[in-house]
Amino acid sequence: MRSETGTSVFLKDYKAPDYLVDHVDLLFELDAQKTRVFSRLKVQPNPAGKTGAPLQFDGDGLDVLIVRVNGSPLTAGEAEISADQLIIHNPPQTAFFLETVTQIDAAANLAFSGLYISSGVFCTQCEAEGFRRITFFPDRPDILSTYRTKIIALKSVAPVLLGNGNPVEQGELPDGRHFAVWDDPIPKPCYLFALVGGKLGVLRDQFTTMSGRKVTLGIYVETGKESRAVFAMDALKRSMKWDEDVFAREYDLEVFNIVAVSDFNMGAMENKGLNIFNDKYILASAETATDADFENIEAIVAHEYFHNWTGNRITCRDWFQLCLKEGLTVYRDQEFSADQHSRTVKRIMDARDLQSIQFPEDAGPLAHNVRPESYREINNFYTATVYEKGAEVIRVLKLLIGEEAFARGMQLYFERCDGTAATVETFLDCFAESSGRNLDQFMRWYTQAGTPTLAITTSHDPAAQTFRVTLRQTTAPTAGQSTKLPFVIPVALGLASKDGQEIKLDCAALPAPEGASAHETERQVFELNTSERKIVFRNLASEPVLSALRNLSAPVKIEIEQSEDDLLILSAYDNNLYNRWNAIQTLAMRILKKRTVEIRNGKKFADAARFCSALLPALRNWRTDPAFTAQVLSLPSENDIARDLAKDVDPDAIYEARCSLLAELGLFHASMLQEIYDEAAAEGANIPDLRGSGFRALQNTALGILWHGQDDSSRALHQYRSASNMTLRAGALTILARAGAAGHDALADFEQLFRNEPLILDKWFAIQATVPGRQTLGRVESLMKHPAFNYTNPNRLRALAGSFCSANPTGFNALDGTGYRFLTKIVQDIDGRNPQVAARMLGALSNWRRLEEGRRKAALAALEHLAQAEVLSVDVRDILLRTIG
Ligand code: B3K
Ligand code: ZN
Repeated sequence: MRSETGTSVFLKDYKAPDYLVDHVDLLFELDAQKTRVFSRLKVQPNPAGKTGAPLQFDGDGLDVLIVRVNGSPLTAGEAEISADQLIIHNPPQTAFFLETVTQIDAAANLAFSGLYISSGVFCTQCEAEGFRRITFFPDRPDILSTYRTKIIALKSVAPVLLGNGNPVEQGELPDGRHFAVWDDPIPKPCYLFALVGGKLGVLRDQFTTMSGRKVTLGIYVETGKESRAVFAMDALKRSMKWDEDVFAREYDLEVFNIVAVSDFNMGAMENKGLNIFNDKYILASAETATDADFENIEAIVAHEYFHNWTGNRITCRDWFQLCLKEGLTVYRDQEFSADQHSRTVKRIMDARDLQSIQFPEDAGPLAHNVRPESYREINNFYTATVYEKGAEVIRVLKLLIGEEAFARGMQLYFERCDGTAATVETFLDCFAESSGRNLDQFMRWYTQAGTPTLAITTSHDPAAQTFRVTLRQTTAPTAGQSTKLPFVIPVALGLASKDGQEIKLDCAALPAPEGASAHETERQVFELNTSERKIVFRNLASEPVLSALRNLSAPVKIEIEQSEDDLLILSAYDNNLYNRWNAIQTLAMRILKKRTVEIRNGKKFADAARFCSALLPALRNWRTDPAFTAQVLSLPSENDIARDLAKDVDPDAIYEARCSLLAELGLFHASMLQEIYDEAAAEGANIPDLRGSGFRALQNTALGILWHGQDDSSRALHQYRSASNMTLRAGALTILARAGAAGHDALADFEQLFRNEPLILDKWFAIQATVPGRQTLGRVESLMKHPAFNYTNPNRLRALAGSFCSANPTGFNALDGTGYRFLTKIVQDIDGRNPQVAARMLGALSNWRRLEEGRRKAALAALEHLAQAEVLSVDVRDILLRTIG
């Protein structure tokens, strides 16, 4: 663990490196406790750096055995060598070789950064700053080098030896050892370095690229689980093809390997030619994985593959530019998934995630720019803001300049920046050039934190037959940014008549803002780049209904006074399906918020019959798009309601309000939901792959609503018993776990069925951890003693403790503060071994300020108690300080 205060790094302090490393030659002698790393670097002074500067390479906890320059050892006066740094005072000023030998204890590495062992498999994770835990190196992304890696290991321990690039040599050695040599000819930053050594099964395939080159594909998994990699392999091949078709990007090596490991801090890692994955995002079969798991696997396989161009061939100059690779790659994987399935449903799901995870981040103490300007610990900036808002900002750009200029800009970027470590500015220059538009104001999306609020008011003038729409934007201050300048916001608008017909837009000669498209009216996208803009629509004898911010055309919060009648019209007829869904959500949210307040104040609330009827069109039409219907029927979550309330949040009242509305819906539509349930069950069973996922999603949603309405578990029990796939099994178990005694047998059955499969038991852990109510904490604590639970494994921890803290609002926010203390204790426990995971878990408390007073005090007390811990990692200390504020 590094020093706990941690100094801040600033974007404005960026300096070109003084020394470059052209080529890296590595030899690993793999051994659990004593892996030797022989490194030979071809170093040369950087003409753009400071001449004669001392050489300072990074290390982190290294056991240093040898350091030599051009074959000669260094004397004490020539260099300073410690576990964490190598300084050479007067290095040669022409190209030279720096050789080091370091020794590392992979078995003791429970931080899962650098070289570590997961279930007996040697593997690495170097992003962001893990390479320095392997050998001395200028550990920064703007040093690009070619790599050659030789790996030696006992064949009995590691029959499979994998590295970056292409395999060039392999052979036997005395004493039961063997070796493999991998050569990566494409210069890359060291964070993309990877190696794997272990006993693994493999699923192989092949892909022929657009220029006819054959690429050997391999997915390495725990032996015996090869068949569970079939879907991931298919997703990989579809991703490779899609990147060729849509972005003309071809793969560049002879092999592409993926390795699935069971101990992994996040989802996956895009190491060049050797992606390493959390096995949760590779292994899947209908019996073991839900449709949502399959969708995640597809998206993450695509995401990591797409990094080959956006991230690897074009990398980041420094870590402040993280969104350059992450936001753009999320945008690319979202588009891929939208092309594979329903674009509307994908947009709804992405918007839900953005609003439920990123908006709160932007509204809380951890708010930061899409491109931050300083950090104490870079690993704390792999956030929803950098990733998801980063992707939204790309969508904004595309809407502003149009699809064609966007596509040309992307090609320009690929051509111009290939082989470089780029910045957001160099990226945007390509689009300024392709569109002829000045993007200075657009840049504010990267340099100002916070979610803008878009307030819309309308007025109809029957005499003049005009409809005036006024758009206003404001952005609340965020930590360190007290004033905000206006953003350029593309606002997609549509109009409908009161009988639901789409109206062609007709504007009086529109004074479009400077730089905006001359075709705003035809495109139905209007730019707001000042604090206020008025748009007047003509020829409207009667008042139309406004459909605003279609498809969530910008990452903003919308405030619009719209009557219930208008929302009902939109919910039934809006031409834009996203907004149809959004109208229902808005109606539901209004009721849920009102009820929450009424419940808190001990008042009676009115029934929601009108809202229930509003769902009729969607229910009648469910066959057109069952996945969409499932989204329509999914009420805003408890966390969504808390976010919308923004202050005085009482999770118990929210929970009660939400249950009451679900129960009403269940009773109101009982027979229709039952019919849909039965038919969807019959259809879904016939289509096992993702094409049938809409039926299953709808079946599970209907099951939940019916259960709330009737409080009868027999349907769920039957579904559990007859389920032939995990989607329906887990859907039923989620209900049964909440149903008290009725669920015991099913829970025991699931445990028994999957007792040897910890990855699948994670669902069982998560389902139990998210049972609402304060009694759940005790259950979670006893499950932590379950033989399948393992404190050091991030997946187990997230499934049990993580789910409880972030997806069980009533349990976690128990009035007496036990949930908060549970979290801070766990954070402190884990921090000693895995600071990254500890810091991320602590994020569950970041919105403590919006809680009602009692809970707010309890949360603060828990945070302050943690702050008093004698030893905390930089990671946790950083989140803690910002959270307390
Ligand atoms: N680039 C990695 C994330 C690395 C996180 C380091 N703490 C995975 C991804 O975004 O594709
Ligand atoms: Zn990524």
